[in-house]
Amino acid sequence: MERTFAIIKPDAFAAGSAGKIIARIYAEGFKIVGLKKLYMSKVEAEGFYYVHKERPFFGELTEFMSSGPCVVIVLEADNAILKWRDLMGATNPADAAEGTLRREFGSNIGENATHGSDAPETAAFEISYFFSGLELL
Ligand code: 3AN
Repeated sequence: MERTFAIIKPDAFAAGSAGKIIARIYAEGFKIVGLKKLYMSKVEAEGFYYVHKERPFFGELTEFMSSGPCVVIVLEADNAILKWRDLMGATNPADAAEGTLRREFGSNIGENATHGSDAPETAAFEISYFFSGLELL
């Protein structure tokens, strides 16, 4: 079993899509190990996305992620990292396959409804950024 970290981003939360996305998570066979709603500050978003700090879209990305509440989730499944990224689809919703979450709920490359860790080390950092061990029992 592997764990990964997911976010229902502010665009999807504001659109009232959190329930539908969580239903898909269960339907695809993930276990939800941790889940909470939070409203990230700009500084918290910058810390979370520090690997992207040199990218041209860093300001836009952290503004967006701190623009409203989101839902942070720890998922567990066999190959959870890849399985969740497959369910999300391509970064740009316009390129995402039919049936993926970003295709259904995303608007553009910035406001793309969901986040998912891209590797085991990233998942470990991202999970520990938002959850304590006690919240994952
Ligand atoms: P992914 O989330 O699919 O792994 P990354 O790691 O390339 O994609 O980018 C991290 C986040 O930064 C994306 N989820 C997206 O919201 C945002 N992003 C990526 N490229 C752009 C861009 N060109 N303009 C605005 N935001 C972007």
